[in-house]
Amino acid sequence: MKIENIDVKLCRMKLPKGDWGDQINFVTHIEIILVDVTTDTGLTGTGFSHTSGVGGATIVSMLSEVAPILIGQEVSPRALWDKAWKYLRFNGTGGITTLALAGLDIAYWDIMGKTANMSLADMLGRCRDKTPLYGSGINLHLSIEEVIDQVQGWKADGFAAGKVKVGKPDLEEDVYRLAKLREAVGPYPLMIDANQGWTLPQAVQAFKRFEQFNLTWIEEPLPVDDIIGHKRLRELADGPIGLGENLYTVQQFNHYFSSNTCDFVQADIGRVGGITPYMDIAAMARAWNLPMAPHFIMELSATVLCAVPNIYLAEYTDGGTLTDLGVLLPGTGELRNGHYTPSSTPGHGLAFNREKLAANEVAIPALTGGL
Ligand code: SMN
Ligand code: MG
Repeated sequence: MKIENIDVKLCRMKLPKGDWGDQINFVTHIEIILVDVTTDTGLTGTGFSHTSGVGGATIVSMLSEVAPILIGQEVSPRALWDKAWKYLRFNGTGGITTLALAGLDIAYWDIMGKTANMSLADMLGRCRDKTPLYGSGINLHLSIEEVIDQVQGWKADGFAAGKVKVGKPDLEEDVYRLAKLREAVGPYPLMIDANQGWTLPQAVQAFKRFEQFNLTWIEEPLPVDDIIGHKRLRELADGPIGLGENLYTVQQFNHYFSSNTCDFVQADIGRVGGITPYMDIAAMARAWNLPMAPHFIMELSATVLCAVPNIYLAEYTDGGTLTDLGVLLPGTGELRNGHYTPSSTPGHGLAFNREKLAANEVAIPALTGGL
């Protein structure tokens, strides 16, 4: 079964419940790069990649450069991932390259499942039927009353934990907000996310001030390429660290695991290059006895977690699931009582909302004639 055609579209999906704010960014749209791979047996597998609003056109461009070496090749996720990665790697071993590879890899796995008449979780080696979730809000710009309402909503809906943003200019404002939140929700498991925004001394101070709140993890305290900084932080303050949404390669995860600076592994299936490398990272994390808590793209993340033994929770990003964004048709899988049960349809089972995606497709800007 050989690849006959690769079709790529860029779609900009507006966040339906309002914009997102964290310490670093303000997000209004999620870009979805939709990849349809057609085989000479008449099957189509659909993959996708994502950005938080910037970079989609570059990913499409990279896909257009790698497609010619893939057309005519036998569909085999691992062989094709390596072939394409070797071809692209001088442009950076991760980042735009792996974001582009994810769209293809997810499509290959969809084809493999459809060919074998098996669901993705069964193909990968199922160990559960549904995945527990935590509620997550990109909510630093909201008042603490609004944040409390959001977290109480997740708690009432059966989500196992809740995550909120920190990183106000004055640390004492974060302390005030977390104290109010902790008081409102009681012993409900809470995580916080600093989105790489602190300096080392700020992170040390924040970890010390937040010890009283018994947080499950403190996410991305420092810029993620600063592993030495994370080691220093470990020496200077106590507190569990979650990170991985901005790591792109198996080797980067290996460096974090072997330096004992990551307690919850938040690899993003899109950013690491798809399902194939994600399963490698999960297996490596298992060797270090670390739980996977994937970033974003809930429906796919929760589907893949059905085949990962070492998990904590998948992320229900409030107002930003693929279903919320209109990328998937409502009813793709079942979200109930804080758990996601994937569809048992052969392949990944994600039903794309073609109409909505087409309505939000954008043209790639032409570069001729200057910027
Ligand atoms: C996040 C950032 C950007 C897009 C989605 C989610 C956030 C998280 O850092 O951890 O959920
Ligand atoms: Mg985060």
